[in-house]
Amino acid sequence: MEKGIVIKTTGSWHTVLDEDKTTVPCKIKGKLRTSGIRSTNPVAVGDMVMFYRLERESTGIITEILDRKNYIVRKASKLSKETHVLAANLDQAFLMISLTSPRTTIRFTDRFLATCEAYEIPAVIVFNKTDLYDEELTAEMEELADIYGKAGYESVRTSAVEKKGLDELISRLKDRISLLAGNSGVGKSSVINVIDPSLNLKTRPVSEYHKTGRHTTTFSEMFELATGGYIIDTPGIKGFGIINMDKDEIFHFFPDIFSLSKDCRYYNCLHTNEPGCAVKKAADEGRLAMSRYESYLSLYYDDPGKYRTPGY
Ligand SMILES: Nc1nc2c(ncn2[C@@H]2O[C@H](COP(=O)(O)OP(=O)(O)OP(=O)(O)O)[C@@H](O)[C@H]2O)c(=O)[nH]1
Ligand SMILES: [Mg+2]
Ligand SMILES: [Zn+2]
Repeated sequence: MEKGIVIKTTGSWHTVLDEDKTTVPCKIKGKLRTSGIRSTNPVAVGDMVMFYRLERESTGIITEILDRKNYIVRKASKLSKETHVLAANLDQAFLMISLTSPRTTIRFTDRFLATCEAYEIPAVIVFNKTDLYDEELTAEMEELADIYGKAGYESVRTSAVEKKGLDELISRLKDRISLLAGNSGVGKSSVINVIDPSLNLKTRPVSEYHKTGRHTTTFSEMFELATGGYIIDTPGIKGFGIINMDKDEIFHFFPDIFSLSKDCRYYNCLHTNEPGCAVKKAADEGRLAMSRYESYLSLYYDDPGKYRTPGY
């Protein structure tokens, strides 16, 4: 039996990297036990597995998934209650966003960040396509960086086209396993290509998206970067549904709201419209970004359309 790490999964085939860094296409034998969660995929990118090789074949069989340090999930589909494990054993997640072509919504950003909190994965925001930002969008980026900075999230600014901001990203990626997530078309694969051109990942102009309506990257895949570290390129996520979150607990996953909540009059305040709510007061007075508060409410009421800050 050998130990390896899953770097790609497509249908019933899972690519495992062995200890000599050779890839072995593997199948699963029987039913595997995975730390108590019901998911549509039994094995995820980042899983550490035990496997054996089939004689005279270059393929193998996975027999066991080792305990996951952590994992991150999304809903298997929009209406489904089932979960799909995006990746396991992550040191950190980068959420790549863009303020134009395409524009990432604040709701999407806040939902993703709350999910990372729920699964205890440190998250960093990457503003990409900064070459396309005019004065107004640049000011908006600064404002958002400030809002998220106050909530405890660091941010990086990059441009794959102008090759800017990449040194900072490269140093954050070293010696770690990182997930790179974000809407389709924000430039995830493009940025990875600039960091390590030998990977030569497929990318596609956003203007061509309407032709097929499909993502360019279709499977999550982990790559070792020539500059150090492992990165998991993911297909652009559409609805980032939050799962397994207790309604009463949602505010715990907004660090800025959570810290304000200590001053609410009632210990069981849910910050909707309770008297003496310090969170609502802070939002009304501009000490908490209204967009953050509304993202919280939209998750609480599970209605993304109801609370909408103009422009987002
Ligand atoms: N102007 C500009 N264009 C960029 C930048 N980064 C990526 N692009 C372009 O954006 C388009 C989409 O880039 P991809 O790298 O395919 O996007 P992706 O996030 O990997 O998309 P999916 O794989 O579908 O999730 C391509 O035409 C890229 O050339 C950037 O920093 N500036
Ligand atoms: Mg891609
Ligand atoms: Zn409150």
